[in-house]
Amino acid sequence: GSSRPTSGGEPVGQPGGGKPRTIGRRFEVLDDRTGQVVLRGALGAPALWAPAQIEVQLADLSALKTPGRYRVQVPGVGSSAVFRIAADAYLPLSAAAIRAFYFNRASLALTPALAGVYARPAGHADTQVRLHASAVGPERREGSVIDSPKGWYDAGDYNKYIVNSGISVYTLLAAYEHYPALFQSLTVGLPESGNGVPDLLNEALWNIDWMLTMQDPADGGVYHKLTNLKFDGVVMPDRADAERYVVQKSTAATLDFAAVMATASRVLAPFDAQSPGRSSRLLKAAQAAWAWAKAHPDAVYRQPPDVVTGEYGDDKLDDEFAWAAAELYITTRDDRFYQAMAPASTAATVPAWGDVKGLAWVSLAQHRAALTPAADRALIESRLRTLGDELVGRWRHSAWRVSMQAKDFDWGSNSTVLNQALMLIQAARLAPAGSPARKDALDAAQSLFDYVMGRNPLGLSMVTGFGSVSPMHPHHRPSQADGVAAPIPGFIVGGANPGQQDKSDCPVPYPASAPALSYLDHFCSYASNEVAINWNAPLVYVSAALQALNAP
Ligand code: G3I
Ligand code: 9MR
Repeated sequence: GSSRPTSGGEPVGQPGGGKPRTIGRRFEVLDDRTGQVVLRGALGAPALWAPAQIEVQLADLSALKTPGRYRVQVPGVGSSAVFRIAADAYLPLSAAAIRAFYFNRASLALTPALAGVYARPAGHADTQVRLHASAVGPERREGSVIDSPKGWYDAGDYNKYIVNSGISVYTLLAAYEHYPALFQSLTVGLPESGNGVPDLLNEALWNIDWMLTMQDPADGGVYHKLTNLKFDGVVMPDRADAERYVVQKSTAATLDFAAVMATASRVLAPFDAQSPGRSSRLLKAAQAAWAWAKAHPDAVYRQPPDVVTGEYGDDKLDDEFAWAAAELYITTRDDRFYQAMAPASTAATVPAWGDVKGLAWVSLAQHRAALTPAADRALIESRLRTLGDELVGRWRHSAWRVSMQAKDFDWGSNSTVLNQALMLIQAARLAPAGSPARKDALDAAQSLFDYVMGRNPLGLSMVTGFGSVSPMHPHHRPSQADGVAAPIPGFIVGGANPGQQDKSDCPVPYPASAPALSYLDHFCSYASNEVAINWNAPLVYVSAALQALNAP
């Protein structure tokens, strides 16, 4: 694969009862070009990895540092796919992962020059979007229309959801904020490339522009989603012509919007020349959203009976309040927002669309040297260290050397893998250079990244178009309907999910039921093989961070 394994684990056993069997004793690494053995070592003792119910022995490849192409071989057992070691091994992946967002843009034709065989007409102008009955406001009535173009399709469907946009856009903005030099020189091929704004930010702006249209100018509240009433058939975007609606303002959407706009206001400030006044407009939008959320603290999204598309429902809103408050605090330096975050009672957890409090700590840590005296710097560091230590502990004691446990395999498990890595990277960045704590956190993050890039019991890269074997039939309507055999590259699929919520829609059974093996590379499998913006965003972050932090 395109991954650079620092510790290799080859599945060499079969699940079975009793004592784990020893399958092999030694491994060797061969230079793929010359066939010469460049590294030999002993395999670790066999151990059972519960999430896959599979026996595993580890091969430690960390001594292998010379650029080249290699294979691992266990004599008498077998040989791995070829993998590459290079100082810039992850850059093509980071670029493709950003381009995946471009391929999911609404309201834009993808040109042959930029999209190649995946060129397509524009879908969803979204210039005449109806107000659903659930969305009426002081000045807007049911059935009236708003202009709400641009944005990304959420996933394999063609709807646009604010909650999921929140964590996705933030993760891209954070990647830029943490590694500006890397992204300033990463041009990926977008319509805007060369306009003086780094491509990662150009891409983020496509969705920020849409998000802004989802705020009701009359009161600052933000609609939860822009959607059809039902999911589309398997057609290209320009053939998906069902009526579009904005649905109910919600507290979660409004707070996620506030967090993103406060973040965007500061991250985009250096690029105001391209769009004069943008940074302050973004901050005003964030403040208006915050005010609405304070006045409507429990407007939980309730799916209307005639709407059956993605719900992104969440009735625990403390984390959204904390995150929005933290971003507003960092951008405005107004201490009241720090207090509003309730730092003493806000933990750091692995981020997900429905649990965003970890993002507050990520941003506070990034800015810790420049915060007002109100902020408790020791607390900020200890929150991220505590989570990092926990994930490092799980990694160290895992037979597969990943901090994923059986219960972590849920819908979108690959994003849990990547968001665990993202939080480990935060812990690593806080640790002193050269310290064991930093090395452990980075090694654990690397190991999780290797997992999605192919060092997993499915033996499959989880990113379309990358690695020697990768998903061919993602639940992604354009990839399925475009008549091109290969799926659009650069998308990470949801991954193993024992919930199998799509079982009744699938003509073929899942091959296995163990949490880490419950995956089906079939279009039918929206519960294990869909793509989504909130799963691709940490792929961008983690691939770039490992590239930047391991730079020689
Ligand atoms: O929160 C509970 C947790 O308390 C419990 O322990 C766990 C046990 O399974 O379940 C958790 O709920 C899960 C929930 O996501 C929150 O993570 C549900 O099982 C799970 O079914 C649910 O899946 C969501 C799925 O939509 C169905 O609603 C995914 O997170 C979410 O990524 C996915 O998003 C869809 C959009 O609705 C539509 N567009 C495509 C997109 C990707 O598939
Ligand atoms: O395509 C839909 C996908 O984007 C969603 O994540 C998923 C769960 O909400 O639903 C998919 O749509 C399916 C629907 O729920 C049930 N009938 C089959 C649809 C897939 O073609």
